[in-house]
Amino acid sequence: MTKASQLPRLVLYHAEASPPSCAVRMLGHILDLDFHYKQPKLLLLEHKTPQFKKINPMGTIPVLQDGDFIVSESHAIMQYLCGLGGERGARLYPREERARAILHQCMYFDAAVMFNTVKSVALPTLLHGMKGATEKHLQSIEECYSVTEAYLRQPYMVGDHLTLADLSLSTTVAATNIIHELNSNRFPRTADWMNRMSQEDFYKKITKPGMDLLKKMLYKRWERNVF
Ligand SMILES: N[C@@H](CCC(=O)N[C@@H](CS)C(=O)NCC(=O)O)C(=O)O
Repeated sequence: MTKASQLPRLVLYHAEASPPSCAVRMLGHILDLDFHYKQPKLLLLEHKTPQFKKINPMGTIPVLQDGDFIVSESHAIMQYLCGLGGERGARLYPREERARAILHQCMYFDAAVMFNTVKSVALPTLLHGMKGATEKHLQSIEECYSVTEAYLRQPYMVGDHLTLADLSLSTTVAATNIIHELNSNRFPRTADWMNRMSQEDFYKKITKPGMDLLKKMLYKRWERNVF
């Protein structure tokens, strides 16, 4: 079996304050992958240049390059990496049909709905000076929190152990929380799960500083104090 640490050098295009990039990096930390990092400057729109679009026509990060193979979309990247990551990878991306179906349910919700809700506030704020979330954004966020609460199968998203679904959704919930705080009385299971996730070493090393930076960037534009 190929050991993850013996793999050829993997290049990850990412940004520190990007939630889906943090999810991939947390996985890399868990699987002991040795990423070579590249950080396109999003505020200078380096991810929209023809050169970058040759790597990812969508013009988004994260993007993974493994030799001559390139894949974008954090959820697809993470599934690919788990396939390279031996037994640990298989545990994080379970093969059992129903577990995998529930995991995909969470990942598609993250990719198609919840992260887009965050992005619909963060991107116009950072690029176009939007001054905060609208009432409609806040309603969408509350709906996303309700779905997360309903999906959560304690102790983790897919049951009794950590999977990719926890890595993706915890970074998105952390980012959402910057815009509109999670109410632990209304969403107690989500709050409890986030508390546990935030105590993990990979979360402290990657998602905590990443989301602190995102908060700083957004609050600066909204002229709010971070602490
Ligand atoms: N669903 C995608 C979302 C990727 C995404 O939108 N990334 C943001 C950074 S957090 C980005 O590249 N935004 C730039 C843009 O859309 O112009 C994923 O999970 O990879």
